[in-house]
Amino acid sequence: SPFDLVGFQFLPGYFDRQAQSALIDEIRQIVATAPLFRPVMPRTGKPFSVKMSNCGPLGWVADRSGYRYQPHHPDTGAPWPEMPGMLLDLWNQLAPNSASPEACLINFYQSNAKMGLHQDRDEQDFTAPVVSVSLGDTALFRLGGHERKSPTRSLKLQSGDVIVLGGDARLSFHGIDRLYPNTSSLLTNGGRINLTLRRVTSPA
Ligand code: MD3
Ligand code: FE
Repeated sequence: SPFDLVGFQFLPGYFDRQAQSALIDEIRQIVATAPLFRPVMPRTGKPFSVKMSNCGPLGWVADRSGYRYQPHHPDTGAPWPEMPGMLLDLWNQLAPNSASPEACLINFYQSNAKMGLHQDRDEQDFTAPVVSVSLGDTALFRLGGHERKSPTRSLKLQSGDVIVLGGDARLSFHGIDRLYPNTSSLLTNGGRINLTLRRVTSPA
């Protein structure tokens, strides 16, 4: 099954309530400087249901011209805010042999948001893992294999859970099928935040 892929780690309850709340405080400060934007699909311009921001030297963006990483916010033109120390610590714990993370993508899901099955292929370095943190409402996550048609399995991600996608799992298809509204009181207005830490460029 996809969960047996070498390099897939599920760490339920990695962050306790106090750490989750500290992370939310950091995210609030980041989005005050780098406001959430709504990406659109290249060519079609179809809007994502998820809103996004980033911190760290690079940020992932999507517009009519494509998907890419860039050092500036697509609307304000300002550099992305610094990556919080808590996230650098997380990376050092879970990806100790990889060069420092360059991008932390902040995905914000309202109750009806989802993310279709996709691969993360916009990075140059696929040897580093992706580290993901779930905060707020529970989500139904789907993990497949290396081909879109590969069998998939589903897993509920709760607030404080961390997953690590390295090795063979790094290029797996994955997505978020749905949220379970009102399953967490972490976010005052509900919804879910997912943080994904990534190495983008190949270390020299
Ligand atoms: C499996 N985010 O930002 S996180 C994404 O919950 C993304 O917002 C989802 O997919 C979210 O690209 C899923 C879990 C995750 C992240 C990266 C992966 C799973 C992954 C990369 C490879 C395989
Ligand atoms: Fe992804």
